[in-house]
Amino acid sequence: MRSSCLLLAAAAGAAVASVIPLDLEAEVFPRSLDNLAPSLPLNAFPTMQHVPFDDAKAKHDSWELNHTHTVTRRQSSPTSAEEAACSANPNVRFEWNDFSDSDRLAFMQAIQCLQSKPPTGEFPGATSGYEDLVALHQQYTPYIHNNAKFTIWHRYFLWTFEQVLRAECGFDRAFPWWDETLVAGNFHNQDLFTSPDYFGELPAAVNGNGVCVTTGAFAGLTCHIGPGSGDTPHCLSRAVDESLTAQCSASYVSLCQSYSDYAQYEQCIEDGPHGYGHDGIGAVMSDVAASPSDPIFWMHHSFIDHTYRIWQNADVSVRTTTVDGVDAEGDELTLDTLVYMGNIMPAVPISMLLNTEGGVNINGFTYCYRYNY
Ligand SMILES: [Cu+2]
Repeated sequence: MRSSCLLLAAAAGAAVASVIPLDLEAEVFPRSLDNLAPSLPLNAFPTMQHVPFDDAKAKHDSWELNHTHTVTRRQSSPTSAEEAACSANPNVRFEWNDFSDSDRLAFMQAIQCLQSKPPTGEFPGATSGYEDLVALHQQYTPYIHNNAKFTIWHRYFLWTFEQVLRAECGFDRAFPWWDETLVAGNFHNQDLFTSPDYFGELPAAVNGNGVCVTTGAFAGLTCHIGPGSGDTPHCLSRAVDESLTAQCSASYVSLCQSYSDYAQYEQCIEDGPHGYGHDGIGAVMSDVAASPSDPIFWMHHSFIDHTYRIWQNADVSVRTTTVDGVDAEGDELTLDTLVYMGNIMPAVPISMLLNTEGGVNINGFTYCYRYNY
């Protein structure tokens, strides 16, 4: 394991004490709104693909569903002792409405803190510790989208983000998730976007451009990674289309969850609610490569990971121990297929990531969480 992994592990031991100094916070936030980086036209962002609900439904009804699983345990799967220790005391991810005001503010401050940290230097173009993660996602984009690794890789990415907030910025609260099915078609009215303390406004496009975010915790943010595979500074912009966010619906999620086969579930959720949430929030969030530039990315992916965990819970012994489908090269996924996270976290086999309550140790952090519902 290389340098930054070790640094992260070392920092984890002292995580509780290393809160951002208040004077640094005052220096960086609020950001100036006088010289916003340009808002790029919407067609500058290479948008996600999405499949309309009726098409997904027709495909679902025509697909063969009696897939046969081979259940095998591997050495790198969680041990029963690890699982028992985790289930006795799992980290709980609370839905945003069940996440206290104090926890919400601590979460926003931890993200701001990471945005004020220097980059590791391992990701060209990244100007902060936060942008290291954006660049990581950008670099891996061809391998982690439009194939069966998508849900597993993004589960590990979101968990990595959580551990980085804890290790680098002293975040010591529970973690949130966002139930988009409650607000599908009406994202922009949610306090996530309307409160001055949270993610900032969610405006519609103006003249084919996204609108720079000038309210909330990320007002005036300049994104240095993206659009696409490039690095052109641009403002954090959004361009909501509620007809697209409407597809982040309970009915679309349950259509996907009705597949018994992982690869079919994965494709449905990736091209369905996942793609629609990205493209519905729009502009920076619609960028398949650099969308983590918009911090709402993490909330959207908490929703996607939640749907995955709920799908697993419907047949937990099989769905937390097996995998199928192929990667970007067309190779079959196995429990031993490695999932890479740059130098931020070690590469681990899929078998370690399937059960979020497996309790395995990854680089000094215990992989152990569940959702509050
Ligand atoms: Cu992604």
